[in-house]
Amino acid sequence: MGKAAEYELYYWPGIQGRGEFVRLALEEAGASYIDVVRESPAHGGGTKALMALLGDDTLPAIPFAPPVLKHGDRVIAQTANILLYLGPLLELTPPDEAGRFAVNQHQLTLADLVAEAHDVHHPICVSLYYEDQKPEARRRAAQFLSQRMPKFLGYFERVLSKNRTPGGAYLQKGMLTYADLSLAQVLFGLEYAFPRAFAAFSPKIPLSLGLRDAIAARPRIRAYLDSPRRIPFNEDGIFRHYPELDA
Ligand SMILES: N[C@@H](CCC(=O)N[C@@H](CS)C(=O)NCC(=O)O)C(=O)O
Repeated sequence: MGKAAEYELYYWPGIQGRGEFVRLALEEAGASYIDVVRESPAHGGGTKALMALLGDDTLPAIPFAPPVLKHGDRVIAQTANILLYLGPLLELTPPDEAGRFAVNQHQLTLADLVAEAHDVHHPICVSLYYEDQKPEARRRAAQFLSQRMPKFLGYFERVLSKNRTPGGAYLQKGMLTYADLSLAQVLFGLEYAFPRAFAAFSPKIPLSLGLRDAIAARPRIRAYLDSPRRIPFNEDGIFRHYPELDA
């Protein structure tokens, strides 16, 4: 494992998942980090490294689930909490407290949306297979796509509309923050999972799509998206494409 990496991210290998929100912030900032679990076990990586961290009762705040960030002596879990910590260090959040809470608010709302998008394919329980909850998933998908996705995405569009400046529309007026990166990721994910429904809704969210495309064109993000570090979307992740759910 590269000793020089400043940040260590612990997340499941093979999926973007919630780890992706942290990766995008680190990538945009050009931070030196290592995706520990994707390293070989011989170099201290593999799932064993994650299990050891989750099982470490000596930590001041034992993490329940990944993603987990290690930075020096700090071990921080919960995606929004990790980003709240990283924001000032990566200069992806405003310097003032009110601004930081505003960005965290948006991140937490995105987390709510992510959880609902996940629950479309797991409406009964996370511990059951999708195949064991398909009828319920169909009902959940119909509601999610007709009610919840429009409500969440309409809300973010409204926030962007209020914060429009000649320099662009961001969730926090006048600056790109980690919440914008996360919104872009959620939009990528929803489009992957529900291409038909997303295409039908797209005309209602021009500012959000403009932000997403501008983020995808940022040099570091573009390089990341084109690199092998970016794991393709797949049906083990949060955003899954099951055509039968994409009404
Ligand atoms: N609210 C937490 C959720 C963490 C979470 O659910 N992690 C998933 C992977 S994305 C997991 O490993 N969950 C294990 C479990 O819930 O048993 C966060 O945002 O970090």
